[in-house]
Amino acid sequence: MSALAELYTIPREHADFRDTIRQIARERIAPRAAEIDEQAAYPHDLRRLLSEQDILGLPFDTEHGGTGSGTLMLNIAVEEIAKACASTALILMIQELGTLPIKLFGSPELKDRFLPRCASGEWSPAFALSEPEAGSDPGGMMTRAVQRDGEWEITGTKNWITNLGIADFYVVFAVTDPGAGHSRGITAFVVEADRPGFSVGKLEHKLGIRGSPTGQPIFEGVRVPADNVVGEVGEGFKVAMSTLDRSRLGVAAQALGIAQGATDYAADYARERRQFGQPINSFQAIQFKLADMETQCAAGRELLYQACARVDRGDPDIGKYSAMAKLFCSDAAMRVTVEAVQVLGGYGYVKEYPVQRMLRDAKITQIYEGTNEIQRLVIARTLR
Ligand code: COS
Repeated sequence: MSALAELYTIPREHADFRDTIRQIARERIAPRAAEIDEQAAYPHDLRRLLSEQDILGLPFDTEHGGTGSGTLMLNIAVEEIAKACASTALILMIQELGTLPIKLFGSPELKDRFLPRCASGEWSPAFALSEPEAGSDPGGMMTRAVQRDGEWEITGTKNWITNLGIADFYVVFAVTDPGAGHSRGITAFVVEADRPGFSVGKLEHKLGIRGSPTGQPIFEGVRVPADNVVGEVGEGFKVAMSTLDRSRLGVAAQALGIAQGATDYAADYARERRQFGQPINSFQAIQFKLADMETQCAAGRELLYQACARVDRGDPDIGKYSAMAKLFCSDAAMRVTVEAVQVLGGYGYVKEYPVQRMLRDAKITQIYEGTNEIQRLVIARTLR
């Protein structure tokens, strides 16, 4: 086996599962994508479908009821779903993001309480780090948690939280030691959505990923037992950063899926569309666009799969590679979707065709789970 092949190998059973997911995405998810976007409606039916097909089990180990098939397989699935519908891909991504803190740092009791019910699809999580005044700089968060009668009482408002109102529980980051300094003295908690004092605040109207609700969860003196602390008290910032080091691969996979979906659509269109008496893909102006789009997808895939293989091998420098994969794939997704609209011309600009949705969905991948400016900062720090 060549050195490159050893970096990531897709076993036969994973390739088969990918083909199954590809077929499900094409036949069941793609036909719903325009309606989900238009109505900004969370696709409960597609969530059920992902759960029935064991796809929501992909982020979890077998001991917690998951498939145990690793990070590469998970992100291949995200990519396949995002080709058809980025909002639906986010359902799988958030199933990982919201549970990684528990998987990586949770007590055995927390793992047993939450992971199997997420692996089966019964429960959905949310990851509540950002705040109105703390986006790129979560170390400056205002949410506080204080100890009362052996419990923790959490007060604060989070912002830009995916799965708002859908999630059964939120992993919430709060300052527990205000004197510890910036990015320190923070603790992670699991907060179940039915706890008194929790409420669903403002929901956003967004440019893209409109089938996924995003907004402000509000915590007003919400009490949780000490058992709901994830990891060590005061170590929550590391819980958040280690989670993002892994979950950013999901954003890269979503971006890659959007880019490949747009490339495939534009290539099919260019084969059929005729101008000046011939298919437009006979013109070099269009051929070169399609060639560049396909190349950017292929390059992004190599970086993403290699980064996933590093996580699966347990390499130490995954933060750098996940940041590079997220940066490259999301920038590629923007470039590619803008070109896809151009290939379709006037048809690219109207709602009847999907490439305008892909362009709108692509934009968030340069922003969430750390803006691309933050990714560059994370990468640059490794070069000093
Ligand atoms: N893994 C584990 N620990 C990490 C870490 C990582 N990737 N990155 C930082 N830490 C640790 C540091 O080692 C340091 O630990 P000590 O207290 O033991 O010294 C602590 O966390 C604070 O680190 P640092 O001083 O680097 O914190 P900063 O506030 O400077 O963090 C960045 C800077 C940019 C890395 C951080 O704020 C960041 O990632 N921002 C983007 C947040 C984001 O992605 N938001 C999206 C919302 S979530 S969907």
